[in-house]
Amino acid sequence: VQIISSIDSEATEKYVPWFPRKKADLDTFAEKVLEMGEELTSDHPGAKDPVYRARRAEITRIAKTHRHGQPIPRIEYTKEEVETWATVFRNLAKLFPTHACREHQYVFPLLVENCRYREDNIPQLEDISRFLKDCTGFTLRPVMGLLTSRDFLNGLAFRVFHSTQYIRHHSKPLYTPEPDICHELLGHANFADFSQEIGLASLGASDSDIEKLATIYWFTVEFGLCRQDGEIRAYGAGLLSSFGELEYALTDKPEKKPFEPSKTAVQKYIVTEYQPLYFVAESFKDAQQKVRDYAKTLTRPFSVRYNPYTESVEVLDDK
Ligand code: NLE
Ligand code: FE2
Repeated sequence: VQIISSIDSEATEKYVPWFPRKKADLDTFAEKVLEMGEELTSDHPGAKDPVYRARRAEITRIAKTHRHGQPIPRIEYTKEEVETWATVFRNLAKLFPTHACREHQYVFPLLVENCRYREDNIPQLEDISRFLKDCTGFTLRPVMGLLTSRDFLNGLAFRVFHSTQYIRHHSKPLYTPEPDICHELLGHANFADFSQEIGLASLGASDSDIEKLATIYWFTVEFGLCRQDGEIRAYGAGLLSSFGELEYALTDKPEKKPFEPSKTAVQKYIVTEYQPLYFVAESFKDAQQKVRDYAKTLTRPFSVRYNPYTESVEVLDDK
């Protein structure tokens, strides 16, 4: 925590957590990762596989040294890695027509066409980053593993999506508790504007507001369900990348509640198993609008505005 001098005014001096002001400031996150970065926790399927660990370390080294403005190095994936991808890709492709929301189904063929999404090819982050930049202004940045919620959400304010580059362990294709390349590329296919709005709301936010925003993000961007033509469909990336959980989520086994941001924001959740509870929005659009409205209710002693020309955040002192 540090004082941001430009928003000190003579009347009040507010303590605000440090936050990035320009896209290049995200470089400071590169070496800060939570568990499962270079070191895998013991219950991870890959933890006891030395070959897998060594390969992960090789791939995450790229993220550690990558800096703003550099192209993302391409990875030559091994035959085994491509086979894992193929299993995930094939099984998800079967489920998408009946389980994925129409927004996801719209984007997916575009990625197949423009970014070499194929069963026998793991797409490269650099290609997707360039494609996204052209159509949505989003770019990808390689990351070693899980970032803190604050850092990850702060990245979204700059339309930067932190993305892992390694793949899940081949023994567990149907579900992995942590993000991997399948999750990033097959799940997070639609990078909607509303994730930048969550990001902007997270800049300099209090720890408790960060926790609320991260929880909203979890139950929408990651595990959201929505109504569509009288059915329930998945729009959350954590579902759209796990053929195990995607199928389970639409059965009557898990509990489902209507999506209401103020309630959803304080719901506890687990990260290592299929979710026991999902929140269902009236539609994908409705989820976005509700998240936007919710982000506006969080207050800070200043406001922020994103300048897309300079890719930086302007801070306006409200006092
Ligand atoms: N459980 C998801 C999957 O297997 O693809 C990853 C979730 C990451 C938040
Ligand atoms: Fe994710």
